[in-house]
Amino acid sequence: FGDKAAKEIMCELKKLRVKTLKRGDVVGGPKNLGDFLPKRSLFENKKFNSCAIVASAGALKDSNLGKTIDSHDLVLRFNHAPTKGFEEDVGRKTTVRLLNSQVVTRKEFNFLESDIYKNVTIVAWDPSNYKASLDEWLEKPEFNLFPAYVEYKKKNDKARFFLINPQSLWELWDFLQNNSPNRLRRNPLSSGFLGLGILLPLCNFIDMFEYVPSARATKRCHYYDPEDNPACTFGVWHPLAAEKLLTYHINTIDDQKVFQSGYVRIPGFKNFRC
Ligand code: NCC
Repeated sequence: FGDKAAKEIMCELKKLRVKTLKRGDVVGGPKNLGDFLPKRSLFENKKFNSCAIVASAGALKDSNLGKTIDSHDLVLRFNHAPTKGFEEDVGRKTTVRLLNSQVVTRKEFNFLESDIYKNVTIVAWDPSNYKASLDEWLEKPEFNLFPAYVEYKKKNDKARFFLINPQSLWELWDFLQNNSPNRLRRNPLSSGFLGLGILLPLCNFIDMFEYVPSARATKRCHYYDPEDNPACTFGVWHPLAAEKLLTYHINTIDDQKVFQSGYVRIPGFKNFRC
């Protein structure tokens, strides 16, 4: 993106909306999915002042950021990242959990039973092939998350469970590619960048914790697991480095906060008159 100003990038991004599937978007579908989709999209007509995105990075360990994270009006977490036992570092509040389709479908994650997926808003995503139609994806998702979606909704029809329209994923990917100096492999974005895309229209500002790695960064993949794997922070499969470079470019707070405290701040769309 060379010297393209942050404002210009935000205005380009503002044209884009990460969409969730609504009743009527799918007629019939696998397991009659269409009948179980929500009537409204995610947080339709709702606005938040401060939002926090908690990347699951190992660098959150011993960060003592829990209180800061919990002070936000909305807190988004990923996949099976726990709070219990890690409150000092990552807080206890969860408003939204953004799940990839492996977490929804693979037995080890116990999606239909585990308490961490109850009483929160769930947003799940699964990648289609690049430029595939919605019907093609419904027929051939990467991990078949539709049975678990329908099961979850049957248990509790009031549950707030949203599915990302996979075409939005690739629109966001195209945006990243158009604003990156390097050519990206055509692999889906990480849940991290998708989380930002989801919250930009809803929040006045978004603080992303340990997404852009701080001075605490280590080889450790997750704060909740001792496994070392630097690829979790810099990426091998997802275009993580490109996501993070762009995110740092549109960040509005000083490097002290970014690299010592461990978060970037991205202003929501409403702050930009384009
Ligand atoms: O690891 P994961 O990611 O659940 O992390 C969520 C998001 O936090 C950011 N992150 C994580 C670790 C780290 N050291 N630095 C970070 O910045 C990333 O933005 C990441 O997206 C995913 O994106 O959904 C992902 O999910 C895992 C895995 O499927 C789930 O954790 C469930 O076990 C993927 N790992 C594998 O498939 C082995 C990972 O590639 C992407």
